[in-house]
Amino acid sequence: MPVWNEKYETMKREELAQLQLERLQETLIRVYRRVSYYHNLFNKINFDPLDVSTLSDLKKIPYTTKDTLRLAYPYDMFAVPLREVVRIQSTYGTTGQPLIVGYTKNDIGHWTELTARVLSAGGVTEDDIIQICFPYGLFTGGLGFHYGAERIGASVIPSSEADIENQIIIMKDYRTTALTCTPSHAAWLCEVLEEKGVTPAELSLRKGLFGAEPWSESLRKEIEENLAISATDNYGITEIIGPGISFECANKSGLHISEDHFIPEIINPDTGDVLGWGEKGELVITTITKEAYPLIRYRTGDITHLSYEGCSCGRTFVKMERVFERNDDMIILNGQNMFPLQFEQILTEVIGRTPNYQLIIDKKDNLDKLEIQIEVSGDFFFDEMKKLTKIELQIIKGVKERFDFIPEIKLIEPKTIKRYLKKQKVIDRRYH
Ligand code: DLL
Repeated sequence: MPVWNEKYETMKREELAQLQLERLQETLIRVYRRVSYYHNLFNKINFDPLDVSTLSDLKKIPYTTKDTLRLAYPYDMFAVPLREVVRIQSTYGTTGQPLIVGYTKNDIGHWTELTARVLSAGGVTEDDIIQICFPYGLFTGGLGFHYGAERIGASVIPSSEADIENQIIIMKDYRTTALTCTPSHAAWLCEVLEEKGVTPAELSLRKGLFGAEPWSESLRKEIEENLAISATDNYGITEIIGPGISFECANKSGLHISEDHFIPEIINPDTGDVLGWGEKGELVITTITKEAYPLIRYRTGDITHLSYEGCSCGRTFVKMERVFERNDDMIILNGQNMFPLQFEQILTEVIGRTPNYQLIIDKKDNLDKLEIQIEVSGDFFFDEMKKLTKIELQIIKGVKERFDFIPEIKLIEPKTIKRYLKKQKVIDRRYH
């Protein structure tokens, strides 16, 4: 597979480290001058960005968390005035408080370069017809890949959220060769294709680039077999840029992080200590080219480890292991990010108090399924069936309105569920 940008993607480590240092210095000066949160923070810890002379000076700065970004809603973390911002994206709108991210013209240029790298590593060339089935909108998947695919010169079909039947018609008739979407969407496509009796031989698909949520190796195999494609993983986060942070090459042995734009670190999520090479922990990212929304030592919540072993594809960028786990309680169901607290709010509204509950997540027919188990007092069970059914329906309605999917509800006897800590409200059986 071709390397999109040989100059940067195959740069020698010493040169890359020098480039990172220069870009880091610029970024730190920028945030000190332009973002009051960082200005106050640096003053508080007596950190002068002009004194930064090595990459390890970065370690002197405390981490930035999602909570910091939430408090800065809507624009307080922006490092440029709004007149320099040419695009605004945000987290998908399922969490109570979305995070708003801005891009300058240069940021969009970099983002385009980064998604072009992802696509290129997944085998997309100017000869491809690529169908983008990520939503185009506030979510970064659609527009992020759109620009990258156009930069490569592929023929882009922005089919976005068209219904699945139409996606298949388009795929068949327009002779789509490459597909990008969430792995859950790809799995759903497989199912509908099978129902309709459409075989991969009737399609022109050759490659699939999937990301935005964890997916197992076994699901990768199934998708590859059912669609007769090669499937690669790619990783991104809205706050950092969207898709384009890291990506698999044809070797599928970890995701290369575009280190000329991002400095990764791995930390112990409990103590905050920086871990050594190869150790598993929470990924922390510092952006070093972003103008509108630079982030310093941002805690991603994602658990992984880094490998500097090199890769036969020629890229010198560090590789991160695929992400299957998070450190916080965020869950991703069929591509939507959500938090247990959001379910708790719905349950409390319906039941009139906060019940003891548990979210059980599993895969059924390759789609994420959620069962909400709720303890209700003994009296409830003496009530008529009608009342219980009403409660179940109200909860389903609440979840449907908020997240647009239907959970299964199981009302159970008190003291059935162990008193878990908040973090363990979720039992995720998808990847084990
Ligand atoms: O999911 C951006 C994106 C769009 C990535 C399209 C790839 C393709 P958010 O909605 O902010 O952004 O979700 C970010 O999703 O912290 C991870 O927990 C998870 N995630 C993203 N990609 C992967 C992946 C987009 N390949 C959060 N594997 C991240 C596992 C992933 N988890």
